[in-house]
Formats: sequence, C-alpha cells, structure tokens
Amino acid sequence: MLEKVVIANRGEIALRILRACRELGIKTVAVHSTADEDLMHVRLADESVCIGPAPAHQSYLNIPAIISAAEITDAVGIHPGYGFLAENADFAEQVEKSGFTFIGPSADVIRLMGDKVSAIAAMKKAGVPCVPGSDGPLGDNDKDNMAMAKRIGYPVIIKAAGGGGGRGMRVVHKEQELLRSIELTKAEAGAAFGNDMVYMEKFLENPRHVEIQVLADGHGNAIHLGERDCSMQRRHQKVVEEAPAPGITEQMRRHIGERCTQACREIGYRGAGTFEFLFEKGEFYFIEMNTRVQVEHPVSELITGVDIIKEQLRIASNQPLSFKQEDIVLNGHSIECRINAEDPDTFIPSPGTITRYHAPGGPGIRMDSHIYASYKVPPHYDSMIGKLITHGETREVAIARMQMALEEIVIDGIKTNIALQKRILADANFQKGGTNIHYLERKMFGDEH
Ligand code: MV4
Repeated sequence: MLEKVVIANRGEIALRILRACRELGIKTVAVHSTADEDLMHVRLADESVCIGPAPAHQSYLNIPAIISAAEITDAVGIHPGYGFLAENADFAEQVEKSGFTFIGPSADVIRLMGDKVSAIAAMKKAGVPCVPGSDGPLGDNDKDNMAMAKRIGYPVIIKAAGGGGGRGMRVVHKEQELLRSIELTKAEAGAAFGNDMVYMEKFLENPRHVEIQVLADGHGNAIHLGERDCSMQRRHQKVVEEAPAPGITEQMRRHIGERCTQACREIGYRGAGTFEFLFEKGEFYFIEMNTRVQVEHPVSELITGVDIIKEQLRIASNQPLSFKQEDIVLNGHSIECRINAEDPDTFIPSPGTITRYHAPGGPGIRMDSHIYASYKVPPHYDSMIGKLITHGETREVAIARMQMALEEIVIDGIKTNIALQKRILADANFQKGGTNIHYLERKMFGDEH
C-alpha cells in the first residue's frame, strides 16, 4: 500500500480522501493555500504544506509547488480529487516523471479522453453506443459539412474537441445557421482551449444525464457500479444526483455496464472513471468520459457498499480490484443534494463565516462536509460546502430521509441553497422520477435559455 499521500485538493473531497487514507493506514499530507489554513483536513492531516496564495492558479493549480510538497514530505502518491488538476494530463505526467504515483489513470488515457473527438472514436471502436454524428473533426469544406448535417438531421450540435462539461458548444436548428455556427464555435474554441477542432452530433432535445461508474485495476479487471442520474442541473452545475436512475432495468444496466467495462479493458483504463451518457427514449448515447472521482460518487457507494476512494488508493498501490462484477449487488436507493454557499435568488456565491452548524443524522444519512461552526467560507473557490446524501430501501424512503435531513440541518451566517433543495425534493415530478436535463431550469425557474 502507498505509504504517504499528498491530497492535492481542498474542501469536502480533501477530507473524504483523508478519511479513506486513515482507514488504509496511509499517512497524509495536506497542501493548502494561504486562504485555507483553517480547513478541517489541514487540521487532521499528518503534515501540511502551504503551497501558495489564495488564487487557485498560484496554489491548487501550481504543479511545481505540489510536486515540491511531495518531495519535501517524502510522500509517494498524489491524489488530485476532482476539479483543479484532476484531469490535467501534463500534471499526471509530471507527477509520474518526478517519481511519484498519480492516483488516477495514465497521462495518455487522460489525454485520450480530454480530446472529445478521440474519446468518441475510442468508445465507438470499443462498442460503446455514441450519438450519431461526424465521427471525427469537421473539415473546412462547407459543402461536406452541409451534407453531413442534412444526413444527421437538424437540429445538430457543434462541440469543441477541447471542451466538455458544457463549454464550447452551439445548437444549430436550421441549415442557414450551420456554417456561421461552425465558424463561431471554432473561433471560441481556439481562444478558450487553444484547439479549434470541432465535431458535429445530432442534438437530442430532451435527454436525461445518466452516467456509469467504473473501477479498473490496470491488470485487465474492470467492473461497474451501476448508474447515476444527474439530470437535475442548472447551467451545467448538478444540483441533485441519485442512484440507481429511475426506470433503468437490470437488463439495460447490465448491457451498458458491460460495454463500459469492455471499453476500460480496451483502452487500458486504471482507477475510478465515469462514462457520461445522454439517455433518451430508452437508449444510451455516450458523450464524454471523466477520468477522475466525481462529486456524486457517494450515491454509488451507498447502493453498492464499495468505497470508491479506497479502491482508487488500492488500485494506485497496484493491488487488484477487491470485487468481481458478480459481487456488486445494488441495494436500495441513494440521493445526494449539493449544499452550496450561494444566494437563493441570484445563485451568486455567498462566502462568509458560518456562525452555527448542526449536521443532520439518523439512519441512512451521510453528510460529507468540511464545515464547522466559526468556519469562514473563502471567496476564492467553488461555492459547494458539502453534500447531504441519504440511503433507503426504496427511492421513497431515500426521499423521506432527505426531506427530514434538510429540515434538520442548520447552517447559519451565510446564504445557502437548502431552501431550493427542499423545493426540489417536494416537487411532484421529481418525486415521480425521471425528469430530463432541462426540467430544473424550465419548470422551476422559467429561465429563458
Ligand atoms: C448534448 C446535448 C444534446 N445533444 N449533446 C452539455 C454538457 C456536455 N457534457 C454535453 N452537453 C450536452 N450535450 C447532444 N448531442 C445536451 C447537452 C446538455 C446537457 C447534458 C448533460 C447535462 C446537462 C445538460 C444541459 C444542457 C445541455
């Protein structure tokens, strides 16, 4: 097992990684910015190193500072968490070239999946169902591009190969708009990602976002932990996630899960990963693969009993997977509500001092958060301050427990989205299950976009 690990992140995920390390007897090094000296995991870590000033570019994104921290503390591994450097292939490469273990897939695989055109090509080759589309980058022949869109059928979507997560894309409804949309998306992509390559897909109008969690050990073993439904989102920020996804049958799960694990073996995947799909009219369409642990990983943990972070650490220590696919049995239902420090009307981040905090409890309740009474939420980072996760024998029980927990929780001194979460949980269509990616924006806010 890895002896000592640098936790190259902050907030709840840094604390989550620290707890997993403790269970495995791994020593921990917290690296933090000057704004984050008071983080819970910094207090609990065996060692801590200040790696720079508050702005993330000078601290959590500062590759030499993080590798230096590993060197001076004699750490052997680096866990990137999510966000920041988690999907930066150059970081993974420099970590490994400096003699440390990057807790994640190889730099080559991160790079393959980071380019959405090469990711889709690899998945299509491995038998993963993809959205009908250009099957490669668009060339500069206007006639060919017009013919392709006509063949695919309008509406189509133009996406940047270097984008992902909702960045660098444009929907095209009419033939007259196509060439201009391609030009605009290329120009924006070149400026934003330094890569103006774009591709085309059929635009699915009312899909759900359903993703498959995988674990692979790099020794040819790959398993899936079923799916999560992350359709309840606003402006590409997930708000509520759940597992399993309402309406997905055991047969559908087994079929898509096998495609994903087969793809993992073909590309030599190692670690935890997520295959993102659009799900419409009973069909899965691959859009992207995330090569990191995700915010919403706990809902998969609660229905499978697998500790995904501990598995990441075991895999990085070159141990084979602790589970075979037949060991994975889904049990009950789990829901996660993201708790954000934000204005309930404007959604603008609302940092400040938490004056009172009471965490909810009881059977089937998990609160993953680094906050405490007197903790000051800094203004420099993401506004998510915790995740409230419930589990129950059925979806109804998981919902009832979430509603209770949202009543019980107390976070005073700052504005939060707890009232919004209560409204979502009480919504008749949410309770029915299976709402699509536009539901929250259209039905609850009447947003024009
Ligand atoms: C799409 C789509 C419809 N059709 N692709 C947005 C984020 C990025 N991961 C891909 N996204 C989308 N791709 C096709 N062919 C609709 C979206 C989309 C979306 C996807 C998942 C979750 C929320 C979303 C919100 C708006 C648009």
